[in-house]
Amino acid sequence: EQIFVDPGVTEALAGAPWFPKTIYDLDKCSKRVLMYGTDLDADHPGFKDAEYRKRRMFFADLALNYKQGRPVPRVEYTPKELETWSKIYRELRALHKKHACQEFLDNFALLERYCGYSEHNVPQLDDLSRFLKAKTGFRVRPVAGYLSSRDFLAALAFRVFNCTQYIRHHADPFYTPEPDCVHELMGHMALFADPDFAQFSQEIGLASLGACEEDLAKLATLYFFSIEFGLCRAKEPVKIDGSAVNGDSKSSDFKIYGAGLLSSIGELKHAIEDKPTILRFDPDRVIQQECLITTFQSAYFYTQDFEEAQQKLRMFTNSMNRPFVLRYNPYTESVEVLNNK
Ligand code: NLE
Ligand code: FE2
Repeated sequence: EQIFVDPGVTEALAGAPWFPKTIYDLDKCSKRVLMYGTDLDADHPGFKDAEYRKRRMFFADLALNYKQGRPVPRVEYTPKELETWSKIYRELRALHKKHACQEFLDNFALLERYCGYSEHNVPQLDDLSRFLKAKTGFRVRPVAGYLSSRDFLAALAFRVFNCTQYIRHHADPFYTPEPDCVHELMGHMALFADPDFAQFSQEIGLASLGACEEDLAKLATLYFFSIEFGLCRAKEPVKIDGSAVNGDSKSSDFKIYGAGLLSSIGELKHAIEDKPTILRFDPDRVIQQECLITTFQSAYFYTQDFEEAQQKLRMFTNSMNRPFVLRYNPYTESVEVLNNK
């Protein structure tokens, strides 16, 4: 708890929703999961498979017993799980090479080198956590399934990413409505090794702490259509004199940086081949779009480059009104609340 508290701060906080103040508070909010069969639709290949459900309970226990600061338990994946992983890995890697943005590809190569990424091995979250901590200060902690947007975004304020550790059901390797380790490892991890992306992710997290419901919903939608489903323009190859090679022929190509697309063979191909609706990432428009959880998105949004997405999200977070200011203190791994009157 806050030791020296300005009375103005107490007053400002009184009207705001509870939020974690130190990294150890994540042990509370990272455990409120929405589960299939109770909170979520039961129409899911794994839902009726007793063996799969039992395995999921094992992973849920690991996550629910986890305490911030401890190593993430290492998991031995079964031959069947490894088979699912290998099949997806091979195909996604080929698709990534053609369609993922450069920042993603550069960092993915590091994961293959240092974090045990290969078609024959499911990387361990603890190895990723150590690698990311050294590279950008990010850490991962295990989570049992979907969190609310508020609980999910809150962890980012502390440079912590909630990662599922179970793998999707083998019946549908191309698409899963839930996050699973394929989604986290193949979709998200590479960009957390990028210092700008790490900084920007933490800013979203800080903006979410104590935000009102309305602002939080908008922030979550912007997060969804950028970090999860964002596209950007392919960079055109540039000649030494600065002119573009190949003029306009490439200018309509999109590259992908959204993790929900980079982890799904089905939806990635859909976004590239089926000519879906692709609109400019204009925050006022994006916040009107519904986030679809169990089907492909009905629209995607693009920015010129990854940096533009960051700037636009920053413009939005700066415009949010909260009666207090938060500052992250990396020495104590906690947020300090300052009066904003
Ligand atoms: N639909 C994605 C996939 O199949 O990898 C997962 C999305 C999780 C938000
Ligand atoms: Fe995700």
